[in-house]
Amino acid sequence: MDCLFCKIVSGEVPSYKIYEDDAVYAFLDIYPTSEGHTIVLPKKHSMRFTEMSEAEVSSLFASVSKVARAVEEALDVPGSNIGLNNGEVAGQSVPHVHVHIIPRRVNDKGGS
Ligand code: D5M
Repeated sequence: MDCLFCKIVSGEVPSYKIYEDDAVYAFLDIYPTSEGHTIVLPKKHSMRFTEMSEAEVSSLFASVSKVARAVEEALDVPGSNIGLNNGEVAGQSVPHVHVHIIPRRVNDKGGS
């Protein structure tokens, strides 16, 4: 399958790995919204979040929580934006489900 994020998981496309286990792979976003912007994705390919089973969603978000805690601790930031774009019309540019963890700092310019 010609999927950029599958190629990142397999190592065919290089990435800066943050975390990996049997089910998920996490790496730094190449176009970071803030320092430490991390992407977490399920290794099993699904194009859209809403295609995933309840069990897959639970497993993915358990990992997202773990990675987000580690990122916040490592960077010593007080919070982060955690979210995903579901479908091209919603801004999903890579058709392999992925969750963004965007570290936030006090008085940064990242949003409200
Ligand atoms: O988010 C897709 C994200 O994927 C976007 O923030 C850039 C990032 N991206 C694209 N290609 C790469 C590579 N090769 N390495 C790391 N990060 C990458 P979306 O929610 O689909 O807009």
